[in-house]
Amino acid sequence: MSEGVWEAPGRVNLIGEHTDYNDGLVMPFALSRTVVATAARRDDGILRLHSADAPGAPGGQGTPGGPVELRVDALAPGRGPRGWTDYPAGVLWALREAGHRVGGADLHYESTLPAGAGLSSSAALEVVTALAVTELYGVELGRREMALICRRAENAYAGAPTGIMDQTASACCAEGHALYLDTRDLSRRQIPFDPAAHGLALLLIDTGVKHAHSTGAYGERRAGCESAAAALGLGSLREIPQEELPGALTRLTDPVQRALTRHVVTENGRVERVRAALEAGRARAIGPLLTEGHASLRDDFAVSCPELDLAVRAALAAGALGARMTGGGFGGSAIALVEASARERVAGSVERAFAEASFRRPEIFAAAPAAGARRLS
Ligand code: GAF
Repeated sequence: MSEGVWEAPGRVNLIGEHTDYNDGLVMPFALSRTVVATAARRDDGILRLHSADAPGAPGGQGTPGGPVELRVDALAPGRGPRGWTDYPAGVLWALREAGHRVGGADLHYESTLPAGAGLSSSAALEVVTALAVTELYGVELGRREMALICRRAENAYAGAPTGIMDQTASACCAEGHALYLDTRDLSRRQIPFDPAAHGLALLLIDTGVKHAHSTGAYGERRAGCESAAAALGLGSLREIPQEELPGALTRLTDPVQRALTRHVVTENGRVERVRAALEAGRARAIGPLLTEGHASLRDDFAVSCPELDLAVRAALAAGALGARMTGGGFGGSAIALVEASARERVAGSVERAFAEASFRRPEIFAAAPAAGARRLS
């Protein structure tokens, strides 16, 4: 029996990559692809999780879609089955840890978000769970607090050392807008972003190469940034103002720390420039900033891969105004800002380039900023 239906979107990050665990700036927008949860309370203290998308369950850890039954009062990080159910189970655990009185529930998920595509299917799964369960149990939780609970689930329960961007995007984005988020104090602002209104399209290119954040490379980048900040005597790389970057770089002796620092500081600068351009109504002007961001992620942060680089190169060669990988990297998706009239041409060129390189055929579609998490019925 269902008591309601909720949905939470995946996100595309327009700009501001690998800055959210450095107290930095990000600017994601929500996708119209979502995870939908049909939910009801249970009075036997059991959390029953089921996904229609088995075996590619939302959260996408490749495990079957359940049903999995867990005792809510026995939830603890590291116990129970590992896999996609860690995300919703982690949310129940984190809510209860924070003192919120939530109990048993039946949750059935259906997803239109590809897992492992760098579009935050895990965050969508967490946020839809938090929204459904808190509403079912009458727990009042602001969206910022909800994002923090979901990040705790992801970090402490699912074991992925991610930042706060994806959960905040899924919980707080608004249709027709990108979300300017300062991860230092979690202040946020909706920035109008409607490519179609400017005669543009934002192509999303899913390379089909799966990434996984609980594996080493993401955590290594994070640790590298923290050690660079420590070497400079700072709490985080955010504390370096743009004009002080050259000085900071001369004080770092380790070349990896230098490269990570250069990316984070210049990326914060790009977020500000993209925000300023969008607020001034100059959507085309963000193209070169996207491309610059890709070069920085590829060369300094070293989180790209041949498929993402090819997607960007082929899109630009076919006339895209700008292109970059989006999300954590090591696979997943790229974005390309194109004239609406060039949409088919650019998509066709990217597909041909992938075929010539013997890469798997990418999935390409136009993404428009959609609404954040909400109740459907
Ligand atoms: C992943 C993480 F989940 C985010 O927190 C963020 O760090 C992103 O990679 C890189 O910008 O999506």
